[in-house]
Amino acid sequence: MFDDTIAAIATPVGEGGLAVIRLSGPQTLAVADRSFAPMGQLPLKPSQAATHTIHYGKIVRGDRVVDEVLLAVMRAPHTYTREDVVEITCHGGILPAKLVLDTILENGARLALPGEFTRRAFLNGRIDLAQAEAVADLIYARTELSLQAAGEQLAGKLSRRINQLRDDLMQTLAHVEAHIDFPEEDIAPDTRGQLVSRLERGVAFMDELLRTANEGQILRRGVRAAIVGRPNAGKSSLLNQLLGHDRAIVSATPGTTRDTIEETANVRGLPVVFIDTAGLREACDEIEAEGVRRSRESLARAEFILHVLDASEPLTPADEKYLAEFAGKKRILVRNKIDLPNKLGLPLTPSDGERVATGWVRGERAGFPSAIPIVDVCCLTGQGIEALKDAIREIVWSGEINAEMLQVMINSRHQDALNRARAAALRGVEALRADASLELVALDLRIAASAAGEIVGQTATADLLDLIFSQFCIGK
Ligand SMILES: Nc1nc2c(ncn2[C@@H]2O[C@H](COP(=O)(O)OP(=O)(O)OP(=O)(O)O)[C@@H](O)[C@H]2O)c(=O)[nH]1
Ligand SMILES: [Mg+2]
Repeated sequence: MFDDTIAAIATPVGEGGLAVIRLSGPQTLAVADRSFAPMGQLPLKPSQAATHTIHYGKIVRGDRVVDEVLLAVMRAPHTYTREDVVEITCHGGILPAKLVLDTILENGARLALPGEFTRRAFLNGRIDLAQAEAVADLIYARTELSLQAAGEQLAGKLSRRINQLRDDLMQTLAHVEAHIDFPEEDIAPDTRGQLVSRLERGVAFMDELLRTANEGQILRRGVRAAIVGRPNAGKSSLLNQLLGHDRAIVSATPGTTRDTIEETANVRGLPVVFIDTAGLREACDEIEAEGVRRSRESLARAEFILHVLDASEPLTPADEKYLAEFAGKKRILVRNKIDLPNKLGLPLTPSDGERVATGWVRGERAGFPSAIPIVDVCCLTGQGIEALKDAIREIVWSGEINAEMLQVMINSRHQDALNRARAAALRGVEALRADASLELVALDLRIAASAAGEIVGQTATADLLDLIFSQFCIGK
């Protein structure tokens, strides 16, 4: 338990209806007593109040009233941090919240670091590390699917699986160590066999978890999609259609978009960051040249591209060049302006005219190694946009999204720890098979168990905790 009391504004900075200032720590109630003048029919000081009750009063600083507030008293241990917690709801706006916080700080609390409330919840044993990370995922979630996955992790679904894995490794280790301690009881070959199959089950279990890493990344961070193509192809119009509002300037003048524009949209539950770019061509001036350079940079950083072609114009050598140039990239060809007579004569004729139920076609053509999804759209009317969203979901997310997989989606830290645990467990298997010394096997098992333990924070270092909690906002 900590001996200092922390405080912070828990709501976003800016104007709003209400703001909340949160306190946690052993002096919480004493600090609140010094800052709060109770009013109403049954005025109670915070230290006299029963747990989980709300009180009306004023925050006072000397003889000045700072704000009229509601103050919630929550006594340890049934609180977010397991310490005494007070939450003061004051008027929204930067100044009222800041003045209330200043009063609290003057009366004996210290300003909390980013994530410090959650860090205390972890260090006081209320949640484990994977659950603490889920709190951040919850805050930053941009789609309902992301939110659902974070909720499952916060509820401990991933932690349970990791603990099960770690327990199993520890039990195997205990077996191995028992044989080290009593060398006269020579280890029977079938015992080695049993240990091997037990470890192999563990590895298979880790493989299953590792397979969720990709989807986990997508739901947490989203994927980046660059919208590229010739000037005037309709890239900005496409961005606006995908976002559902007019974000980018659209005009008949080629070279309208000069800077890159980024916006996140929810595509079938997946957070996708779309980047509208300057049309690719030999630039006419310095600004445009810089725009084209940025387009290329976005293109390189994107997980996939939407290559927009103007169906009302014949395919130009430049189009051909870009088509070939982006061949190494995951992409969807978007044939825009299908409301106009088709002059594109796109050589990418769909193979056998295969038209999938979702309404998009896969085209194949000599020189293009893999099938490229082609979607026909009209960005004036929005025709084809739903089919494009299906194609995007398909290119980003292979397979179904089911409730069960949302329960465990590891992040890159978990992935790294699991990879180390897996490698150590495999070394253990090899050592057992090779009749190597049991000390060696035990060493590997200890490494594996410790790496698995890092995920839930049983074996986390202070540096790791700093890294994780520094990503939180202040007040959480
Ligand atoms: N008929 C028709 N016109 C379209 C369609 N989509 C876009 N346009 C028009 O095409 C012109 C160019 O559209 P933009 O979205 O600005 O094209 P862009 O690719 O962003 O162009 P730059 O930013 O200059 O590279 C505008 O006049 C749009 O109204 C479409 O589906 N059908
Ligand atoms: Mg544009």
